[in-house]
Amino acid sequence: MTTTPANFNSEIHRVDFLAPYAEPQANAESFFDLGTRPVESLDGPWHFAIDPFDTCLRARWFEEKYADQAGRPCPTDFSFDEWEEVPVPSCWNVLKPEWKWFEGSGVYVRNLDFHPGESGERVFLAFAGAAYAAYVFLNGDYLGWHRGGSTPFRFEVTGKLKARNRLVVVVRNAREVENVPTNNFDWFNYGGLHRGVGLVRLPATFVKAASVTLVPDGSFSTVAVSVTVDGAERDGQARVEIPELGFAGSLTVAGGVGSAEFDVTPQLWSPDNPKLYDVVIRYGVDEWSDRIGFREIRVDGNEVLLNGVPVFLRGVCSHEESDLHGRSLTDEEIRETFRIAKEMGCDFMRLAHYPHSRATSRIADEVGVMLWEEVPVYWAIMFDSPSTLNDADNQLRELILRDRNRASVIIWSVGNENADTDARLAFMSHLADTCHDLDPTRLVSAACLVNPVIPAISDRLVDKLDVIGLNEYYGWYDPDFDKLPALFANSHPSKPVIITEFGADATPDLRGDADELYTEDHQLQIYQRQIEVLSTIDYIKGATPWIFYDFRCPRRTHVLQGYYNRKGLLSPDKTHRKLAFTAMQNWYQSMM
Ligand code: GCB
Repeated sequence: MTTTPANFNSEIHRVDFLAPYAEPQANAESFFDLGTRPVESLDGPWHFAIDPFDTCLRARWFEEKYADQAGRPCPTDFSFDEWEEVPVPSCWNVLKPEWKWFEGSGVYVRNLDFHPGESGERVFLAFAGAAYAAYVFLNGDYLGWHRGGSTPFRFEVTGKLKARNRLVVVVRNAREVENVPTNNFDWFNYGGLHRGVGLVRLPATFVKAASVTLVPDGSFSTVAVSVTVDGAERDGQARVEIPELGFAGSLTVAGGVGSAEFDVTPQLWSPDNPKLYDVVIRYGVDEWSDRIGFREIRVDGNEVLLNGVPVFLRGVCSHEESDLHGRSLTDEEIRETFRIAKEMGCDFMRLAHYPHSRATSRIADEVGVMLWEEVPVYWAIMFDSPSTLNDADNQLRELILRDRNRASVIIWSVGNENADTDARLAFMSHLADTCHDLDPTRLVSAACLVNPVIPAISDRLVDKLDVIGLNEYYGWYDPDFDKLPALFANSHPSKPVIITEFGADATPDLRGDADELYTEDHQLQIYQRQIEVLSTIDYIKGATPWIFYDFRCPRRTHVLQGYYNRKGLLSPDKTHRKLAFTAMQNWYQSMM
């Protein structure tokens, strides 16, 4: 690439300005889960500027050319060290009123001091999530990019760090048609380094991935462990220990991978008894550990069995949002959401429509809430684009690799409300296969649409799913309630069904007649009628009404919506409980 001696006009002819950054890409191949490894946090204040015209990437600001070859000073369009500071993690949209609706590039800059550790150590930059794409530069060199706004990624920086370093990260949340989700979706497009950043030091050969799980054979006494190592020492023995159970075993690693089954009888994890064990895996000088619960989830006919016992999943859908922090929820906010959900009688939550933070499933493990985790294969994405499939499949893999040791996670969802076309069937079948291949111990589902011609469950994707998710809005988008019983009379599923959405908008505190749109009374009536029908259908094994709390939504301009989707059972700040909250609470408590 030719550059002018200085910065002047170096970028103006660059039309396809992202092309030079297509490689390398951080993805599921380069990802490793941290377990409980120590992380040197790089969170805190970073210099930041929004960059609406992507000029950092076009004009290569990260090279920081302040002079020409003769050393004469040249002007720049940036001043990294004088830029204001913003906290990382955060979403820029909630930091300043004038950034609220901003979509595009934001440039983050931070200095980083580094003291080398033990000889042979390997060093990685660990990003927990950047929405939507991140382009990462260290000391002027391009490390690579990551695509997908909700999953974690890593860059190895071994040998690249000096005593003092400059880290520049361009985060870009422009809505693009080939992305997952595409350019049209029903939630707020938060941008930024919205999850933490850290530095991780590991031995030359380390445990890159480990899966520790109860074998779902009904015996509750076999634990399967698989290990992948990264580094030169690819053959050896891994030690597995569960100290509280007095268990120690070993498995052979050959060519970097190894797996074994052990006779272990742990106490079973469940929402009533969210028991977790420390699990330690040693390989060479490396030690990986995590807190892991053991439980079995499977289906039998129309039943969902948790630890062999048929259950009804008493759930609710939730976005990841707080008025104050956007998508960068604090642990306290996550705990509060689970606390209120449990008060409503829930033991299950559908995390819509993208991977929520790593902390969410870890907290769910602790407090005992089962989870549905989803990738944003939402509405009409580009089902015939290989690049879109690659993005969706990679997000799914990163999510599974991140969360497959979480007992709380019982279902992987490959998408939401996608019309049943051939291209979509091939795309989502591929994703369902990815789930089953990577994780044979959990259920695979998707939130499907009702057949629009004759109300019935007739989505062809159902053959690929273990559990059928079904969204229906009778009483709201389709006011004809008679179709709800007709839908169930017309359907004869051979698998369990979860009603993954139903609901209605209600402006918090707005009261009126039961047939007056946007009132809490109207929402309540729809809930009552839904519950009356749903509770009589024997193949329905769970419900997750839409949605736990009102959330920001640029598509919702009605004066009673005010740019919020008002289908929450709670107000956006989660303090006000709408009337329908109690209807759900009564229903769920009647099953407990
Ligand atoms: C749906 C979508 C959800 C929307 C909801 C609504 O079917 O799955 O993302 O927010 O309807 O409120 O329209």
